[in-house]
Amino acid sequence: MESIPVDQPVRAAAELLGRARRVVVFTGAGMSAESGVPTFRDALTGLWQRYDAQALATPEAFRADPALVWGWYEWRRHAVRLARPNPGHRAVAAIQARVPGTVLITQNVDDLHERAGSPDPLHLHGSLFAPRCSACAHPAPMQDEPADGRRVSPPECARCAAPVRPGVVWFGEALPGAALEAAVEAASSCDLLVTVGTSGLVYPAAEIPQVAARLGAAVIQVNPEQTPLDPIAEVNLRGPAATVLPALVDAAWGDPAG
Ligand code: BJW
Ligand code: ZN
Repeated sequence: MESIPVDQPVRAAAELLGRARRVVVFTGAGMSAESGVPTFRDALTGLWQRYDAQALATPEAFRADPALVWGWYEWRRHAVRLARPNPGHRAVAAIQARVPGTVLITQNVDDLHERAGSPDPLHLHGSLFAPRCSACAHPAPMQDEPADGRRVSPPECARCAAPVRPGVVWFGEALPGAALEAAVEAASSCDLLVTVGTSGLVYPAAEIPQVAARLGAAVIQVNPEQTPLDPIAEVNLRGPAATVLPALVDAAWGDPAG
């Protein structure tokens, strides 16, 4: 097999990882970019190209045009079903296998971590796979998503007939309390936090690496671009997750898959 070149920052990060006892991995949309799932900052396409994701991901947008917003989420769920975990997802699962007790916190609403073998990630922003009633929160069954992007009227709740909504966290909404509490607790007690593919712009999730750093943990950042998290990162690995994370695992333990 071709060997992965190990540069200086990867070596430094691998040393931190190799001796860490309590690890948190914190992921954002860049983690799934190489699986073909667009990040939140990528321009929208098709029916939604003249919209801004930040404006669509709100309770106000859903109330104003439920079919436009529900159709967008159905179409995204279809795309995620077709997507496959990338080597970065598998490297995260490998870290969890190597360092028992590692807590995986994700902002992503896809299920690619689970499919790569990571048990029970903390989903801070919900899931594309957990629709619920917009009025009484009763869980709703998933329907077959349309393969083509189009408007789709949301189904009615079986209990109260209100429109079903995606089980994600929109702007202005509270994060799931138990997941957020567990994430803050893990960040507060870890000795290493690896942040991957997040712009660090969306709060309160963006606090998680900051909490860890404030309480003395080392932070490794994996992102091809600069972010507001750069200053708190002891090591910035400027590259794509699907390449950098396997190289990191390889440098720490001598095997990209763990
Ligand atoms: C790669 C890569 C590769 C590319 N490898 N990397 C001012 C200050 C502070 C807060 C606020 C404020 N004004 C408003 C707020 C609050 C607001 C907020 O933070 N807004 C900011 C925009 C300023 N937050 C909220 O509203 C939150 N709720 C809240 O505050 O509630 C208060 C409350 C309390 C009690 C009761 C009621 C209310 C909720 C936030 C919910 C966010 N939800 C979304 C949508 C989910 C559903 C969906 O997907 O449609 O979550 S928004 C979107 O952003 C999504 C993401 O999880 C989240 C974070 O994005 P992420 O993951 O960082 O992705 P990107 O796309 O931003 O960045 C990708 C990164 O990857 C980039 O850096 C690339 O370089 C990198 N990358 N390729 C590695 N191959
Ligand atoms: Zn209902």
